[in-house]
Amino acid sequence: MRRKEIRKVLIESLGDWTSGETLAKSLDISRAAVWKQVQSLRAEGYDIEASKRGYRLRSVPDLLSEDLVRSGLETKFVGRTIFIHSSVTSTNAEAKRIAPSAEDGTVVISEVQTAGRGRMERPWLSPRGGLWMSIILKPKIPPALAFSVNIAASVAAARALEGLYGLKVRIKWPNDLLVGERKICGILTEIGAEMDLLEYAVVGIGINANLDRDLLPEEWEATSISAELGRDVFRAELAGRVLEEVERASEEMAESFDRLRKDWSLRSGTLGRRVRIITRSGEFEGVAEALEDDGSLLVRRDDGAPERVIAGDCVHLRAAGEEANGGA
Ligand code: BT5
Repeated sequence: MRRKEIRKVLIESLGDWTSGETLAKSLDISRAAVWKQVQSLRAEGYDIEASKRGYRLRSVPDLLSEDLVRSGLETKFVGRTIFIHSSVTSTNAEAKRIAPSAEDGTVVISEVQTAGRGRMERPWLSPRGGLWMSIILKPKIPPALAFSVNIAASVAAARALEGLYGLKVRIKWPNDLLVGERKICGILTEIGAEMDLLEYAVVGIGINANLDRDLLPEEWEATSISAELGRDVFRAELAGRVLEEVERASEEMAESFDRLRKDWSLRSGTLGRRVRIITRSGEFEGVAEALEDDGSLLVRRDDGAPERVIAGDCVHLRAAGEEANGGA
């Protein structure tokens, strides 16, 4: 308990000096006890400098503890309950298991997923170093509007990556996040519904955070935050920011889907491009023109006919027939 409190105070004053006396007073323990706790935090990997001025936290280990994710989290409901696992099959599977009785905004995170899933049962590689997270949302909307949760999640994740690291992220329809032409984040939203009411949506967000590019097969055209920045990032901070952005986007979704749609469109790497669309019923090429009110992609076929695609895969083409991102 004491160590948790000290850790909280130290993290909250990250980068600033805090005197041993201040810490001792605020925690109601002796200065010797503060020293002992600092030593044990150091043993956990916290880089804490000590001098006559007191203590200063230089860096925290890249741990995904509940405390670290929660520290400084400014949300009303997203992340009120957070479960962190060291290994699960899939955070979406775990979130769906608990969703019926979980409160709105509950979060499941795992260091590793042994059977991470993409859309259409495709595998999602999830080694240590990534951020594999699922958020249970319970908006009071009809199941037909569940696509808007997807749009909200992709805008939220893009805002987080841009806001924290200045990465120029483009959204590839329906909800892949690309840096350049490389995929850095994938989103899988699954729902549970009754006839006319969404019971829950499980928004699974997979971000390649601190992953070596070598881990990701070249044909996937994938990248990671650490590969883009040339340094590792604190995944707990990233998780917190994504949660804040998801809450903000879900509030916007409730107020005006149109605003969210506009933001999605501004960040889109798909609109205005030649694309190949692959659906269960076949494939065709054309130019992506707009994201419609129902979340579908309006594609102008080469013969001029408009086609609205509600579900499927989209391949960005550079010129006729040439693939710029296999993307699926
Ligand atoms: C997605 O599917 O992009 C959705 C991925 C969602 C993953 C999150 S992690 C937390 C939560 N728990 C889960 O089990 N899932 C969610 P899709 O568009 O179908 O892309 C899948 C394809 O991306 C695969 O077929 C590979 O080609 C490629 N791929 C697999 N792992 C990848 C990775 N780590 N980074 C980039 N591409 C990957």
